[in-house]
Amino acid sequence: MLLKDKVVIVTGGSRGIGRAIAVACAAEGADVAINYWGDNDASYGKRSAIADVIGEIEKLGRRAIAVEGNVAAPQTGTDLVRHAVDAFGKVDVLASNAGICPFHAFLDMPPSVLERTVGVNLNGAFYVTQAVARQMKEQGTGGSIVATSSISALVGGGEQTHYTPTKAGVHSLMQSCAIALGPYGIRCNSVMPGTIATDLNAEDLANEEKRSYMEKRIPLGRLGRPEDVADCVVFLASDRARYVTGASLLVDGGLFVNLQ
Ligand code: RM4
Repeated sequence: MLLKDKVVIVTGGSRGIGRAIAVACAAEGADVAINYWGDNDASYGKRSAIADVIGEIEKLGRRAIAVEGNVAAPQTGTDLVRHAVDAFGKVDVLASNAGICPFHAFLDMPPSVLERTVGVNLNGAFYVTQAVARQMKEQGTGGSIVATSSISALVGGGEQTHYTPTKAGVHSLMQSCAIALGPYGIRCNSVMPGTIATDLNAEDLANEEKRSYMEKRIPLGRLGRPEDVADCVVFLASDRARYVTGASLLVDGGLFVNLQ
């Protein structure tokens, strides 16, 4: 059990990579506070996405709470920490994962699309990291913060001119936080997922030509799965990575290095 009796906060945890992180941490012995935003519509008789992941964690014998909030609002991080501490008494790990990627052409992109993307992906990561780091410092027992950056921190996307800078920013945020928080025993690292099949890119990858192009560019021959990323987050969150901080881990099937 790599995370036995640890308390983990996951943002954007009701779907995709965030959901996989929450479940993977629980499978390694953690209790989980899951932030989500708007995924509570129990449409067509199905359980809502957030209720579903809570149920999956409880089946593993661990505890989980759901805390709704838009991480772009500074107060959300503070509220999230308070709920986690009220429920579980402490915070050991943050998976700062919440993110959006509304693909959009550059020349006609309205300010609202840019501002919403920066607000959630970068400002949100900053606010939640700050709130959790304050709690960890007060606890005095260190901690681990793992942010979901992206391969897009390192390379571009023609319809991602608003998005890739936020992922580069998240990567850089972890580097600087590693320095600022090292004295408190708080480690800060990022994972850099490649093209992982999730709701985030379902519409984009519904285009067969795009999907085929991406799959052909990946040496391991397949798109990533959320679990592929979650297992790397568990490693960076755990004591196995006790001497790792300020680092980033590409989880991309070899996509980044594949020129020819
Ligand atoms: C990732 C990368 C993927 C894209 C997702 C939405 O950073 O750019 O290719 O599908 O974002």
